This record gives sequence, structure tokens and C-alpha cells, in this order.
Amino acid sequence: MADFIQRHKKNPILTKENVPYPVETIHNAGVVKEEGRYVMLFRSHLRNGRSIIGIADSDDGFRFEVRPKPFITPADEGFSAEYEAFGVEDPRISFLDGEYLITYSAYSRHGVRIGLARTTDFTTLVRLGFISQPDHRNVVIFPEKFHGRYARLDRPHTENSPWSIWISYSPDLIHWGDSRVVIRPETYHWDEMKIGPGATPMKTDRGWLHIYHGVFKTMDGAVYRLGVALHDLEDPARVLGVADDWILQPEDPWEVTGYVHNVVFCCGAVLEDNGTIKIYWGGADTVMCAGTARVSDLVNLCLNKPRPALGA
Ligand code: BMA
Repeated sequence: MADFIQRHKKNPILTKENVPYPVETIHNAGVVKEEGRYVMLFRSHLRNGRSIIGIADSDDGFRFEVRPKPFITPADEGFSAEYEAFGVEDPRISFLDGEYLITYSAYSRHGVRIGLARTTDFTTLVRLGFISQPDHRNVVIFPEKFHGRYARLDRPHTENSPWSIWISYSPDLIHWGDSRVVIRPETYHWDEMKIGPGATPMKTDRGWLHIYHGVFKTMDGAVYRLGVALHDLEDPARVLGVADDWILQPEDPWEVTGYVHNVVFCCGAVLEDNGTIKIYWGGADTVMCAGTARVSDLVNLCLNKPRPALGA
């Protein structure tokens, strides 16, 4: 079967040895391209098991240099400190209205909720606050507004509807509502246990391309894979197709074995002008990997070989 994603020949593109301060991992990175340069925000575990977010730059999207200091560490005072005490994880970046919006999972004794921050230059950071209650993770903000409103995909969790992907809207990035579920895990399918938004959706002429992760529980633990869905350009709550097949699964040794075995987890992808995307994923919650894919292959997979978005 065709591989939808061509792994970069120099994977893993980053390991903890590339980080100039003490960390145990480098994984789950959001990436944007700004004026021909790529900026990556990545998660690292510290030795106390909690996470911080670092920053790296690249000219070609594959060879990244990590900056000397982390970009987001848990706030040490004020309101945010209470909700970030156990760490900040899994950043996603969207470019909208001349600024970069960064969402991240904030952990504390109160559970996991989503922090929102913005920057214009990736040097200074302004926290805008928290945009969900627990238990929410994996928020990606669309890089465009719809009828004047911001839109986001996220992943609340409840016992009787576990880990599905929802959409919400906001007039001001702070107050979110008009929420509805858009994609559910599919029973006895590679994503049956849980799913969550991955990369910030990318605009193609056929729809918003959305790379998500799905989890399947086995006797040997959970396996994290990547899948793809297409959302209507005008109405992103309308899912045009969710591909039946996964597009990436743990195969390389550094995806199969590491801090958490059998994980490929995506928080970022970059749409290029030549009809391809660069896609970034954490391998086994330990290293950063990259690959490329053709937009048309992924779009066709969503449209020609879909599985039900909301299940039975
Ligand atoms: C999820 C998150 C991700 C992680 C994945 C695999 O629940 O914690 O950050 O990559 O598990 O461990």
C-alpha cells in the first residue's frame, strides 16, 4: 500500500541532545512558517516528569536549531500559576490577524485545561488566559474567522462520550460556545479508543485538511496513530470525510520504543506552495520526527475512502 507520508531521511530530526538545557525528551511540536523561516514550539519533559515548551528555528523545515532558553514554562505567579503548576504541554500555533496564537495544555491539581497565549515575534509572549475547563486537551484554532467568529476544534472528555472531537466558536478568543461534536472514535477501528485534533487545520481548495490522532488499545498497551479529515471551507462543522485508513503509525525504532512506546503524535504541519505539506510528529514521546505528504493524496483519501464521522 502507498505510504501517504514520506519520512524524512534524517529522522529523528531532533533529540534531547539538541536541547541546550537539561530535558529528557523533545516531542509534540507545533510549527509555523513565517517569512520563509520555520518556527517550532516543542514539549520537553523535565526530570520531575512535568513538561515545558521550548523553541527552535529552521531555514528548511528539517534542520532546526534550538534556542538557549525555553519559550513557555509554568507561570510562577498570578492567576495562571494555579493552573499550570504541573506543566505545559503540546503547543499548537495558528497565524491570524497578524499574530500567532498558541494553545497549550495546562496541567494542575485542578485537571487539564487549555491555555491561550499570543506573540507577534516569537520573542515575547502574552498570556490571554484559559479557554476551557477540565478536561480539555488538543485545541487547534482555525487560521481564519467564519462569519466574524473564531473557530476551534478541541477534545473534551466525558464518561459516556469518550474523547471525541468538537467544534466551538468565539467572538473574542476568550468566550467560546455554539459547541457541537464533529468526529467520534469509530468502533473496532484504529481510532476506536480516543481521537483528538492534531495539527492546525490547513486550507486547501477542497476543504480544511485536519490531521488528527487516534488511539487503539491492545494487550500490549495503546497505539497512537495519525489520521486525516476534511472540513467544509465555509462551515467547518461540516465534515466532508474522515479517512478510513490511518496515514502514519509507529514503525521506526524511535517511534516504537521510548518514553511512551508506540506513539506518533502530531501538533503541527505546514502547507507549502507546491501542493505538499511538511508534517511533524513526536516519536514515542521522546524525539521529533518530520515527513512530507501530497495534499491531493490526503484529500482524496478523505473523500474516496471515508469512514462515518459520527459513527452509528
Ligand atoms: C496523550 C498526551 C500526548 C502524548 C500521548 C502519548 O494523552 O499526553 O501528549 O503524546 O498521550 O503518550
